[in-house]
Amino acid sequence: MNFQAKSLIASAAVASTSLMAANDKPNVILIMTDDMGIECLQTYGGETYNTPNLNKLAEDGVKFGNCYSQSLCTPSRVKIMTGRYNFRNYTKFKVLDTKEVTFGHTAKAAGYKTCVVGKWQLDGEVTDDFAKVYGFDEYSLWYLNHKNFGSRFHNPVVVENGKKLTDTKGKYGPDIFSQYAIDFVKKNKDEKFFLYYPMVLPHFPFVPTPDCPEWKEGNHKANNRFFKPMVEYMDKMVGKLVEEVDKQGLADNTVIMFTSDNGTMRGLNSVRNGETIPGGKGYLKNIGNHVPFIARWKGKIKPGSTSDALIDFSDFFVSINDLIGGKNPTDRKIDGESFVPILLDPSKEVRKYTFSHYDPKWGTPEIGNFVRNKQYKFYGDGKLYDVINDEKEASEVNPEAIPALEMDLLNSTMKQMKAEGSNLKVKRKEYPEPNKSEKKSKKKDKKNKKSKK
Ligand SMILES: [Ca+2]
Repeated sequence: MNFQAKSLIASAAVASTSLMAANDKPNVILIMTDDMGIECLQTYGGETYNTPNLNKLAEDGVKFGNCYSQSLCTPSRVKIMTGRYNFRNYTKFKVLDTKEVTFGHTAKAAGYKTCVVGKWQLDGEVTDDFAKVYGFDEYSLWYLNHKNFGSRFHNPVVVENGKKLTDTKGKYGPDIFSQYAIDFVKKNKDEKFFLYYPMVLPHFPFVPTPDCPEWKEGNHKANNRFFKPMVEYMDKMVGKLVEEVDKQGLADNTVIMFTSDNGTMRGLNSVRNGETIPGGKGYLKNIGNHVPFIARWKGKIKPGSTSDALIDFSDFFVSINDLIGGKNPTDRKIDGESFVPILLDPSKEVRKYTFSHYDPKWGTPEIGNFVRNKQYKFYGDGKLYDVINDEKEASEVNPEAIPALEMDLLNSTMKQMKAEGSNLKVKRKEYPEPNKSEKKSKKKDKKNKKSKK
């Protein structure tokens, strides 16, 4: 047998062990909102905003109830794109280390067309070599680098493939990114593609969307009340893209994933299952990092299914590689585990804990490292909380009071992470009160309504 035949057989053997046969490999779209906790979506019990398109996405796919991001933008973005815990590769706020391998690189190497649209804010000074450095063939981005920093909403500053757009006057950033994403899908419908769509919505400043009467009046002044139309515009943009995927006949071979980079902005109140949830961006508590995760893959994922399996933000990198036949780098430690088995059978679980090393080197209320399972959260300073029964982390739990096997795993994982480099002084704050000014204004609204009656 000659060498070529041998290597053909060898590669066939390798291929057959991977989950997807080459011709089954799907397109992947990963949508990630900016600053939106799980309490904002109706499908997760949210009562404040109308999100019909995400309701539909969940009805057509699987909804995860235990997905945890980092508690701030850059820490989450670095983790989701590289599959690694922050202590290994987070250098500073607004920066993605150019030595890192992203899911753009691995998708490109697997023969995929790659594109990123929306928010960058990861220091893209190397514009000429964007594809080489970050892994994406094409892009349409806000905040590509510090020279191109400005509005992301009205009259936005957008750079597309090295060129700053000059015709954005009167336009709305999210519309530009949405259209670019749609055009990318259309253009590549006969190819394999990976689209990463980190949205600019619904991050502050909270300003009118084109659906608000104020936009038409030319009034773009910020006010917290515009968070609601911004969440709803985000939902509309998701719906538009999903509709295009279906229109192009790609529903069966495109995995659409939706998540968020961190919790809702502090100072905003949202109601979930009858309870007022204060925005917790920057907190280590659930309000900072408990995010939605919905995945749709027609014909493969059972519609309307749910999973309470633990999902760590590092898992996206590995899972996307699993779906597309991408290779995880072997010259560095990768922390993610593939959740693809859960997509195909939502009764499965792949990990026993998630881990967060959170030190954004930026002003945030809390800093620290913790390992958690579904019920218990164990911090680097030895404090333990029951986050199912005490989501506010008000009272410590005695480690001896919980099952020894669970405590052993939390302990040994923390020990291991510390040995590998996760060393931080935990900085903790009280759970924030819902914003009183919003409560007051709600009371005022009620009074006004009553007096109108
Ligand atoms: Ca964010």
